[in-house]
Amino acid sequence: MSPDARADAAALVASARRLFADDPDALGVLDDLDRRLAEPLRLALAGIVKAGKSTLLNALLGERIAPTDAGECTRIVTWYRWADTPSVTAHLTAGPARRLPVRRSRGMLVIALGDLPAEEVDRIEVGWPSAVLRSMTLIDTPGIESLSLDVSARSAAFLTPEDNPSSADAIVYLMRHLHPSDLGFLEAFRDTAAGEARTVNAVAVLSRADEIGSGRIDSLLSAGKVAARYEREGDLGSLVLGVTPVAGLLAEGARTLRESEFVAFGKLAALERSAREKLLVSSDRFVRPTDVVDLDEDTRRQLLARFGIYGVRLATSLVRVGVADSSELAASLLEQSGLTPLQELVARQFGDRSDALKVRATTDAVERLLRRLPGEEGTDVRAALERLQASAHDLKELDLLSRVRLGTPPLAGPDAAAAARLIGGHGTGASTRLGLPADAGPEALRDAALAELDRWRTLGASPLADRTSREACAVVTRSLEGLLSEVGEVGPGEPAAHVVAAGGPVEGRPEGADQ
Ligand SMILES: Nc1nc2c(ncn2[C@@H]2O[C@H](COP(=O)(O)OP(=O)(O)OP(=O)(O)O)[C@@H](O)[C@H]2O)c(=O)[nH]1
Ligand SMILES: [Mg+2]
Repeated sequence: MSPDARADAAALVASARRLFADDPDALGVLDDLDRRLAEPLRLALAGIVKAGKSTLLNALLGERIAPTDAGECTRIVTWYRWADTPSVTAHLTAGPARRLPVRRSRGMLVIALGDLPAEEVDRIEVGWPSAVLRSMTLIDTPGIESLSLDVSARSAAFLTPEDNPSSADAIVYLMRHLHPSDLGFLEAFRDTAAGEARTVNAVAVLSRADEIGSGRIDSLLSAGKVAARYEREGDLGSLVLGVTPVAGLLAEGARTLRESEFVAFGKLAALERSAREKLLVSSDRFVRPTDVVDLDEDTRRQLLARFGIYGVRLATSLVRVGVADSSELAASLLEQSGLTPLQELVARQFGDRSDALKVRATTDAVERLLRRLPGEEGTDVRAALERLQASAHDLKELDLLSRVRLGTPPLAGPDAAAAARLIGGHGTGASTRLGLPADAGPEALRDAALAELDRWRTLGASPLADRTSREACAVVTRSLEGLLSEVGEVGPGEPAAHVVAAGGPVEGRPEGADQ
């Protein structure tokens, strides 16, 4: 997306502000859009109760801050934003926001609402100096489909509001098994996130992946197979951009591993084989009174709560096979947790597109505001909106990507799959788009891009192509032209324009106009 797209979107908001100067409700929406354009990607973690959302949020932060497992604050949508110093603020459904004390217990925040009833709190905002938050704002949401309809309603109202675009730019949706209600929620998010089902802004996590094989050492392998099946088969594939297994508890434990825990795993590893196997046979057995190991019951309970039985078994075997110190153990546990592939998926799918997602949210919201006006009013703003929609190529890529994923015409079969890849459905890097290895050189990239360009121009020019397929081919062609100009720039002494011209005339421009 052009670096100016966010600025253009901000200008659109400014002109809408003049138009709606007498409408406090519309001004509130526009204030929020300004804030949204100025801040990093808003990534929400959603899923059913106890899916492991708060634990995964901590793993992403690399700190145990979000409260897990208890307390009324898990019933409130909580935003984690970058700030120099820690702060906690309650935004109320009515009245001014209130600062709350920053209190922690065993590292995790204890959000004390005091005399504030939870139902009067719209959201809590935590400011925290955690590096990750510089590039994204993380949003923890209450479990959906819970017994408490009120909690479900809160998450639904936030993530899939009825007549507004969602406040989140993208979501990581956690599920332990695929349930029809998961599909229902993801459909609702897709529809509200971008109106008229135009974008897919979700990735799915098969969460608590260590529990899938009852904590056996190959649990994560089984989870990987299940995730791959979900991605391939059925309806989920059209609702999310990828499915990946993550053992959030293991990731959180790995990223916050203490020296004393490494020592404890050392003691377990040093046990004679049959004593060790007996002790680790189940969670119950592990915390039963015993004197076979020099770890008291409370320490064993803590280890179990921090790592799960799978994590305890894995850490013990890693120490046994020679992991030398706590940082090496942390790195190995992290590698097994599946957190890194998730971070990569998020960066690929949302990080690279965060400008486009923000601009899309802005154009959608302004479009909705304009619908409130009678016919002729707001012509300038309408025109600016249409210009922005027409000029932002990334938005067209998102639209087409979503249509391809939904299996709607114009493209089908291998063409659809190729188009999805070329417009960045698997990631926006040049080699990923072209289906080449990550280390492909500029020449290989250029050759592949030129061949694709040729093919897509021919497809678009086919007498059999109707208007929508011509438009789809034009989007792919434009993506390839953009890609070629990038590759051209990195090529040794090869100017971009030369490369583009070598592919033949660019539609709508006279041949050689670039030279
Ligand atoms: N074994 C295992 N347990 C996990 C994992 N992730 C979370 N848990 C445990 O599951 C319980 C719920 O975790 P949370 O992170 O609070 O789940 P949540 O989705 O935020 O829950 P709500 O906010 O109440 O809906 C806690 O006891 C966690 O320790 C995991 O990857 N593996
Ligand atoms: Mg939670």
